[in-house]
Amino acid sequence: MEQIYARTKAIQEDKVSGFCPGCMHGLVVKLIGEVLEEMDLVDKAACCLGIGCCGLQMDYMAYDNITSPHGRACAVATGIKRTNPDSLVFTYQGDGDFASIGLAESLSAANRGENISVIFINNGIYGMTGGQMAPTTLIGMKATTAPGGRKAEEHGYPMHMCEILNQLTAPVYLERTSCNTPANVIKTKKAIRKAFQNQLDKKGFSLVEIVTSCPTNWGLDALKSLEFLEEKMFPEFPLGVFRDR
Ligand SMILES: Cc1ncc(C[n+]2csc(CCOP(=O)(O)OP(=O)(O)O)c2C)c(N)n1
Repeated sequence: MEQIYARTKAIQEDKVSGFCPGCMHGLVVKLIGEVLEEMDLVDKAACCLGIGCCGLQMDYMAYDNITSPHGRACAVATGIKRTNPDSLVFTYQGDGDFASIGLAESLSAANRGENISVIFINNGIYGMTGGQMAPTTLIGMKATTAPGGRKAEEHGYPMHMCEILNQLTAPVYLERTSCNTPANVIKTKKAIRKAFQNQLDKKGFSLVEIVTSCPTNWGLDALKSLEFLEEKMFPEFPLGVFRDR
């Protein structure tokens, strides 16, 4: 088909995002947009969105996207990448999506070494549906489905996806970052760029886990949420590179 125009802008700047104050989804989406623009990949990008607040970006992104059935973004991305190998295919998923309902699809795609990039937003809670417990909810952290706080004996322990995926042979790049400080925002942008570059280099499965805040469902204001990240989330989910091959 004749190409009518080539898109170079990743974000529709005249649109307003629907994210809550202090939510880091908007910041991460901006970073993805900047990386796509800088790598001249806007027109090649195909984003497989999870279900949840992560999907709110579809109102203002300008690159192609598809809303995957809940949890199945890695399976959808597998199909798109295998049939369109020249596209830059990435998923954008929350912890409920990637690590709970989609756990089988996520692990299987990683285990197959699919040549896709996963952007995994770990805010420790189901955001869109009002704060239910996620696999990444901390022990003692309150959720609408654990009003007394998560208890290990009843709900199990928080799941560490980078560490779990690091047990598999196939993944090439696993990094956990955050966006709580300017330095960490820059690190996150570099990690996203690396995950995309790995795909262009046909290396295989890359994942960037970004530990973020959800002030609305954590019941904290934006500043207190940053403190919660430092004091509670990072000790449980240490930032760093788990694998880089
Ligand atoms: C099959 C199915 N089950 C449940 C839901 C309800 N649902 C919508 S969003 C969501 C939680 C998403 O949480 P998360 O992946 O952590 O993303 P966040 O909203 O925090 O960004 C759930 C359970 C659904 N839409 N479809």
